[in-house]
Amino acid sequence: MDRATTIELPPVVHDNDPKALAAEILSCLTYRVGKDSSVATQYDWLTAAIKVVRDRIIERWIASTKESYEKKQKRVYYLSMEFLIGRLMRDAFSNLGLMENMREALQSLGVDIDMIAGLEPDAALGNGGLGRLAACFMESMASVDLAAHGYGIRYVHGLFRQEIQDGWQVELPETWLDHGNPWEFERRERSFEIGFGGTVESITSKDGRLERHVWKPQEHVLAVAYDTPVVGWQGRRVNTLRLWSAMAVDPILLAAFNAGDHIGALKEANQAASLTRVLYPADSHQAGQELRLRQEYFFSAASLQDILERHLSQYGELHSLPDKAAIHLNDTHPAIAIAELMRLLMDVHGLDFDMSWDITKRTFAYTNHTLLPEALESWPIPVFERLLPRHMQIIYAINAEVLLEARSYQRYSDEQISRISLINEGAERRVRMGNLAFAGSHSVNGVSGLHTELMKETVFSDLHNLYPGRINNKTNGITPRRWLMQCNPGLTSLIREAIGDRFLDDTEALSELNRFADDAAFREKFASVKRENKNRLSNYVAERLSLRVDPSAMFDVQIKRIHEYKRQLLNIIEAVALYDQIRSHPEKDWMPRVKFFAGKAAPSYNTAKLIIKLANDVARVINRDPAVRGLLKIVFVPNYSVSVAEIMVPAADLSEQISTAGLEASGTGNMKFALNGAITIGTLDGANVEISECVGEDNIVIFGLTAEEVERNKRDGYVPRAAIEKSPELAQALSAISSGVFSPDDPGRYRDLINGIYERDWFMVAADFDAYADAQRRVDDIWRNAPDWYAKAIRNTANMAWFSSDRTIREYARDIWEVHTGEVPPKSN
Ligand code: 26W
Repeated sequence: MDRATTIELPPVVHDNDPKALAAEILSCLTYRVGKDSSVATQYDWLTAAIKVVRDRIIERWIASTKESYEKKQKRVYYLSMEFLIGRLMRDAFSNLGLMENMREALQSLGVDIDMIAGLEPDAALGNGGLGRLAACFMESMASVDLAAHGYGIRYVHGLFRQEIQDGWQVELPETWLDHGNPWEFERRERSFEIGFGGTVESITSKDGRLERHVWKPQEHVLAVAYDTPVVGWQGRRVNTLRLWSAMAVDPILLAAFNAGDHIGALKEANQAASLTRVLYPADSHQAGQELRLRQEYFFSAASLQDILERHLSQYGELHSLPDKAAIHLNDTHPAIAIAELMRLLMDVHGLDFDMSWDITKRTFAYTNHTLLPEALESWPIPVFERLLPRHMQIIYAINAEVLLEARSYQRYSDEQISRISLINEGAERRVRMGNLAFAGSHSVNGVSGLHTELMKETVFSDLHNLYPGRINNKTNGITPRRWLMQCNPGLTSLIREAIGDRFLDDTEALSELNRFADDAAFREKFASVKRENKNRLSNYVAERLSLRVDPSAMFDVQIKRIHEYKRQLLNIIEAVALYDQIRSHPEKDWMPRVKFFAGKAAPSYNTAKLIIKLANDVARVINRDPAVRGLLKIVFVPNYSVSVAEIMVPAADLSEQISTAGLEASGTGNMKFALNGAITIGTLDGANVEISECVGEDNIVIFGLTAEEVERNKRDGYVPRAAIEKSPELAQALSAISSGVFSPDDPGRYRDLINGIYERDWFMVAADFDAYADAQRRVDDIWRNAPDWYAKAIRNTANMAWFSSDRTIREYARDIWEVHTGEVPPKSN
């Protein structure tokens, strides 16, 4: 099928001169925002500034789309429940090289670009690592010139806003759309009906043969597309992030309304809209509610209809789908797409099971992001069957196929077969989404070397045995545009001064910085950039928390979701032990530190919320004790978000990456810190292992049990009480916390939390405590020698290029998607 030919626009030449930009902003304010400059609010200026730059993006967007179509390029479809994008304005201005001119243009209109940039809502359509990775990948796919579409959900309320009241986390709704969203395009015409519930009819031919199944859903909801352009570095390519919003098929039941039932008339509309109203705030814990499964199916099904329609309109048939489309599953959240594609191929397009299964497997790939058993998704069969009856049948058919294949090898015990099965036959029968994703994909990848090996040995060992070669590693990455160039302009210009501009295009060039590690003058400059960033964070903390911190102290930072396995508790206990040591030995040469924490706890995760309270309780006592004034401070920064990370990461001297080994799949915060010249204190977990290899063992502080040792400990019956008894410092700190030293208002507040360490210590806090405390004193020793510290810090920045998400994406493109990416661009001027 051919497209209609484009009616060419008369060539629009955009003048990017500040004067011309200012005129355009003013005209936009008038004609598109509908405001006069005398009454325009800062939000109006923000909208106008964004729309002026958006115009420049649209042309490239259309050109990119057209090019992919004309060259019949294979497209990547990245399906993710979460996209933690953060603010977009700086990203777009800087990728298009318009930052300075826009600054000037706005200034001439009396508008401060930094002020309006701070007003842009931080789109928090994600929980943590997985969502932020999806956002970095979107930016990198555009930057390496790869034709890609992101597909997700347009949540009205992203991740909750966190307030700290009396030390406790309080969750408030987040309303990022309050002032509209100038980036998005609503595509009402791009809408699809999504069914739920109902029955399945079998259609037989005259001779009684089963011809096909027809699913007759009981309810329908409309999925409406909202598109956001994603600009790559230097505006090379613009891809689309398409987020689906739910709407009722019948916005109002007029008959009911006319009969006087005004509320009933809107029931369907309200119910439909509630589907995409909120993001589930639990990471690493399966929500288990029906609404979550509905969300998963809703966006997977809408995306698949969209993908198939695009493919059919260009190629007219579906056998070529795997050659022209790579569909990627960001964790199992969209794994239902596998059953949906099978349904569409068989029930709608009339292909047989074998052909459909072959196409499906060649089209899909799946990334696993966690091995925590409580995070592995599975759905009770009764819920699944009621909501998606046809998909249930298809999953049984896929399972039969997989189990038949497994049995044919005659090497598997019944137990192994039951672990391979897509159905968990426990007390409550459930569909295992991980096994479905594994079986229906040609590639299954982990997100760091260690995590990938553990996948092979643990959750997926039987499936790995059945399909060897399917599991592969793709170590995560971060986009250097946001996580160096935008968040750390001071360091960026220092690096440009030292080694030129090539690293902006080709991150690998950062390694040229190595030779400056021993250059005393450069080290001083590096230190003064860090100092500036620390001043910025200090001001932020002073303004929001009325807390003074000394920017010459070491900034020790742990920011991430609050979770027991990430061991914020280990860090807090060590702070208590250090506090005790400083008080008992005031004569010693203590290195001044400020310990920063930030992070949200899942609203239903009581232990994590208690850990936040503990951090605040300990902070209150330590911060007001004159005995440690100037030596130790604790700060909990509320409402952690991408924007807060952009302030905290460049200001960190020490990066805390201290998860129990074997439990953090990769981590990406670890990469952001090291790239910005922080030294890591960390366990051999996730990507810390590879960071250590890249920056060198001398430039990172590693401590604690290895994943293997943790396993062995657990197997051999680890006794935490014995470990505590061997460590007087730990015993003392635990007893202080447990007895209420930090919670005089409620002395028993932490008794159970601390008892948990004595009795179970699932996360090996006691086992690693001494090693951690020793490592912290080694950190102090390095800090004591400033030139040595900054030499190490510089070597971190210099050797982190490999962790660019451009590298990660090129590996996905080559090994998994088999799509073409652009070459490393030539040196820019
Ligand atoms: C079903 C509930 C749920 C929701 C989200 C379970 C699990 C998740 C995610 C998989 C949690 C997550 O964000 N995992 C993180 O993914 C990052 C990107 O690969 C890794 O760097 C982190 O180590 C991993 O914890």
